[in-house]
Amino acid sequence: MTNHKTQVAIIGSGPSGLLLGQLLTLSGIDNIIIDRVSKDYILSRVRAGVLEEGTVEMLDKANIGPRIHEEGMLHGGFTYAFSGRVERVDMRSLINKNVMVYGQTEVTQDLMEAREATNAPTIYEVEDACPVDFDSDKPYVTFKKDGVAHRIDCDFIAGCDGYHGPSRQSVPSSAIKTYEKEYPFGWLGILADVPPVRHEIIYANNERGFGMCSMRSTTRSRYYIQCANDDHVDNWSDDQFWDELRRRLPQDVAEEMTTGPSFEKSIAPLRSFVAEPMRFNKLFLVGDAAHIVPPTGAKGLNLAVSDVHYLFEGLREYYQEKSTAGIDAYSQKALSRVWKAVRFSWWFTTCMHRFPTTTEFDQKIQESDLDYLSKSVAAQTAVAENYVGLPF
Ligand code: FAS
Ligand code: PHB
Repeated sequence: MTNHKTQVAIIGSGPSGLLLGQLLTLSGIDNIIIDRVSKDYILSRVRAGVLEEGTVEMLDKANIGPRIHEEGMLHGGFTYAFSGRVERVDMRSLINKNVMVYGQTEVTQDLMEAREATNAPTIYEVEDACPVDFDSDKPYVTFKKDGVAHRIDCDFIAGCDGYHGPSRQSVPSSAIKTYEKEYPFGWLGILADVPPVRHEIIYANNERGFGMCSMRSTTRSRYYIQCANDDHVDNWSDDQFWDELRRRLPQDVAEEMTTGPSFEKSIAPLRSFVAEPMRFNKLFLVGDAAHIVPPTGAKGLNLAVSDVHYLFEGLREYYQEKSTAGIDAYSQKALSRVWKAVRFSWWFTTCMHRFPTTTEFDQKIQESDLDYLSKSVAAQTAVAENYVGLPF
């Protein structure tokens, strides 16, 4: 057995684990990050694209470097299409706030490089990671690496290991309550090195199903179409994808779209999921380990960041001010913001997608919802507040 000792053991080297580790390290709080896969595998996963202002502020605080401000694209609004109409929510004029389009892959790469610069320990490709005795005053994490058993003795464990990770699954079922909603469809997404059709994101409600136009840069586009839950990327050639996407978009947008070969194609299931509470004595659940939202509202990554904000501040207070107030309040503070984002993501998903059960009445309700949004400054302001992210 190889023994390690640290103050905070972090399971997971995704955005939440890396950001928490970076903030702890910058505050002189020792931490070790472990992950079951390699760095390259983590960087190969294509996920989020939109960062809230609060997320960008947290990344600045983590000193991840200037790239985000050099390559990130500030968006003052987004477009939504329905019933042959194209409308826009102008966040900048309504609430003087923006979002930044900068891919999760880039965020993760910046965080990995920042961590390497601090020489804080990260162990990749571990096996059988498990939080142990987190109900005691002497918690620890066990794992294997290259066949050798390891143990990390620590003060706290941060379960930043995503929806399928061991942290939430290590909590006795009697101590945790989960809430879940599965959506009867997924998103088929592609990445292609073609210029985005518009400079802002377009969400399209269409009787054939949802379609979406996003981007990663001025030369790299990210497009999505709603697909069946049991669909498979092999069912979609690039031409079939482009044809279907164009049929779901307003005609002028479809006609202006530049298509080309995709270099990434994947299907993400859509679900809403929340685990309560998010703290179990010395174990804290963070990010996707505690909650999942459908990507429609671009909240998943941003919620992971606000969780990290609450947990980091609590741990900093514990070590620097000998106060447990912050860690004691973590779960309640995080869940309050999580549920508001879960609601917004559910609302936006419900009014933009075609459900198998959608009737003509349901379609009229969706169109009425979006028509009201287009005509009400109050409704636009509410959507803008939620889209740019509610205060931490
Ligand atoms: P992550 O899942 O990113 O990271 C968890 C880490 O824990 C992983 O590196 C994993 O390898 C590791 N881990 C798991 N089990 C382990 C074990 N047993 N031992 C050690 N390590 C272990 N959000 C958006 O805002 N917009 C989007 O468009 C969007 N698209 C998405 C598409 C997909 C397919 C998925 C899965 C998610 C998407 N999300 C999107 C949400 C996503 O961005 C998450 O919110 C974000 O990755 C959360 O970050 P983490 O909490 O760090 O979890
Ligand atoms: C993306 O660019 O991947 C993206 C953008 C906005 C969303 C979801 C995904 O709501």
